[in-house]
Amino acid sequence: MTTPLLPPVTIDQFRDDILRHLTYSVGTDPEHASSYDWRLALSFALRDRVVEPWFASTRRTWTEDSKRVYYLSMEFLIGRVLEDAAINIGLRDIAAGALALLGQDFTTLAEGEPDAALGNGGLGRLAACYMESMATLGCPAYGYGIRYENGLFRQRFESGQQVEAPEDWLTQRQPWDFERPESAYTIGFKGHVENVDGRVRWIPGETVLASAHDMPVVGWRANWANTLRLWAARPTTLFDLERFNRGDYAAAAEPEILARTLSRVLYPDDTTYQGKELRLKQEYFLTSAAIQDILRRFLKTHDDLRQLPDKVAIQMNDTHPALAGPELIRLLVDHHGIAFAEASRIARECLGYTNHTLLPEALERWSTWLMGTVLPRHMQIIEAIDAEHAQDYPARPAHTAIVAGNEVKMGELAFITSHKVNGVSALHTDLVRRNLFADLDRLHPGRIINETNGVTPRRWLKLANPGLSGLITDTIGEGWEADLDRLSGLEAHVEDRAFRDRFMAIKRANKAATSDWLAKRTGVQADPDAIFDVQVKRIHEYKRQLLNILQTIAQWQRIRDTPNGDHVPRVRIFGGKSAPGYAVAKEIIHLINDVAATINADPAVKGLLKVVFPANYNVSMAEKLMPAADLSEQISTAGKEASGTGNMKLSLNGALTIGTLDGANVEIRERVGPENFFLFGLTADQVIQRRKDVDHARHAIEASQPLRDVLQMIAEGRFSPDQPDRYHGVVDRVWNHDYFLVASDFTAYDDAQSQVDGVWRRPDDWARMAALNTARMGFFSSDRAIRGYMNDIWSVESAI
Ligand code: 4GP
Repeated sequence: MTTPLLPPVTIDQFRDDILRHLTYSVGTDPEHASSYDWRLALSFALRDRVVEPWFASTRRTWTEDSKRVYYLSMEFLIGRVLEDAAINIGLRDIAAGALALLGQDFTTLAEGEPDAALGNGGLGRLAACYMESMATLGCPAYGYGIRYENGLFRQRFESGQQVEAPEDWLTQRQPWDFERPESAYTIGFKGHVENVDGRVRWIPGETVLASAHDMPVVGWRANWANTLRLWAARPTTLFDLERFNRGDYAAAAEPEILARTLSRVLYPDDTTYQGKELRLKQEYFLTSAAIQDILRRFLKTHDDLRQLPDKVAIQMNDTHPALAGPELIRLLVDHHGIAFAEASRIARECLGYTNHTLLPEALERWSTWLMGTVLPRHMQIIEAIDAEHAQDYPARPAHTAIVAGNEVKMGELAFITSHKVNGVSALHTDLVRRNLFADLDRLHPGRIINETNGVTPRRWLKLANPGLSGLITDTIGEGWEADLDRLSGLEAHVEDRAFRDRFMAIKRANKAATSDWLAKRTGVQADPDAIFDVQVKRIHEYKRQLLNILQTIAQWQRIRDTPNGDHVPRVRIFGGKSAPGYAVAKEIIHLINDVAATINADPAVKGLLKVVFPANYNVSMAEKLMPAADLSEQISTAGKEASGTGNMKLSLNGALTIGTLDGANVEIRERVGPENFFLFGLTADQVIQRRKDVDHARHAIEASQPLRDVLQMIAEGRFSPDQPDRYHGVVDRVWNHDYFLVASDFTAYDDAQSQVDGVWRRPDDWARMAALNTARMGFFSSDRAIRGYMNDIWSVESAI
């Protein structure tokens, strides 16, 4: 590692920096400054110190002509930026000291920053962790995404039901955003294709401009910084002056409206035709802008496009940017006169594709009609790629074709146009190989590889859990932040009582703080001495929040039946959003809230059980909940969760996992040791077997009195007295359409929960197990994951 690029700064100097920015960048004075003004001034002062390493990194990459990584993703779930940047450049405490001199509190200001919620869930958050790790590792990289005006919706509950409101981060000034109007590309849609003298020309019928906004991403200790480039859509013609002068104001603004719609929202509802078309346009908008930018940058210093793969690695984060292959081929063939076969080879050598889900409904397919209408030239190229593949592999089974029936299969397109395809956990990759792409794997042995996910320890430990971070540094010294394997050094201290006591005292303090926060947010008092049992993630049937709430009801019933029993106090904490159009997931949210209201109001429970569901789970809320969790719920139906990353954050922060053999749970359990993990449930193979018995749910329910009772209570309206039949659908699905095997896994889950109680009654054992979880999670750093991508997929070297 090189020495840090940043000159040191004193508290007084930094105070002056903040004051200078308050005056000259924000335009106000200390007497009149609001918290918002102070936060902006603080951000600008920090930003100055990010800009230097950022420029230095960019210059180095140019001078050394390094190969660059381009990470294309429709989602970057960044969260707040200020504190993360402050920590990485080593100025958090100095900034806090400087603010204190000015009568301001760092944490209060930092918490005023809105979350940049440009993503839905795991895949988007992974992209954000990976950007930070690439910067930490000195991997020259650009992230390319869309600057959505409205990110993921804001969730609130009305009578227990999810209500969505638009998120509006851009109504505030964005101190980390550098607008680059000079970097803009024309993006075409529709129109027709012409053949002129043997050369193809696409004449688009509509165009918009993709205009760049850059955000620096600084790595640990500011040794390196990369760029996250987000594209905003702008009209190619400002507005129609002639129409405006005629007084037709609405029509005059049409080009502007058309453009704005493109970068307006993350994931528009795609159940309507219009929604689908907009989504496809967004995907192409991102991809085309990125590929044009990549080629422009390459051609600044090179003239032989055949060498592109030596300088360019493009990673497609799921299939959303899978038009990268056709777009790159189109530009090489139509604009640069390269032969199709050569262009196809160049594209494949540049491209890699990460698969994040096996759920059939998430595997993108577009009707050939829609693709042909919106992107007529790309439709031809996709057919040419498919024909080339069929020719190269004459024995290929029909279903490996990209175009089949009336559909373009984006998974097959991404696979065939990439030189490497990766899954995100060992189990997931195995299933990708055996099921999703079994035949393509036979045709292209070695193309599918595994890169188990990881999370950045800077945000998920250093920032989120200062208490535990302090203990770690006191125990094993500094440096673990960028070398997480060193956490194993904690193992030697696990038998030391004083260490364990401190470990658990920190957890207790985190829980107390979170309990206050929960009380403010939800009105529910959570006892910090109870088990904090946390399930936070998107609400989805396969993630089985339903299993959790059913078992919660069973536990409630037990407390009521045996009021003098030896019950372990628990707080069941839920967090997560449902897709707006996903009725079943919304019903589960409603049920959890109804159950929470009933249990929390029941005096017979005497505080032994609480259910809390704070609305609007996001990155910032995760930073509060992860360090306060004792138990991590990772209970998906085996074979459905590709990896999970919340499971890593929780275990890293010393929570024990109750989980199935799914996704990265498998590897977490191997690493932390099976004796420090509460395993239950059917395996992926058993799930498939079990479904063959059409009466699987009935058999499971008949074998379990507690489950029968729980379903009966729900069916009778115990949790919805105002509408007793509200959950008949839920109950009916468990009995008759239990695809995710909630009933079949109920008893095993219930038993595992009793084991959790059993260990909790032995606090010393719990403390050992929790500390060992932290000590053994080093593998799950996103630095390790990114090193894997750099070696196995991108062939790029660290610049530092
Ligand atoms: C998610 C997967 O569901 C999750 O298991 C995984 O950890 C994460 O990607 C990152 O790899 N998938 C998505 C998605 O977020 O939109 O498909």
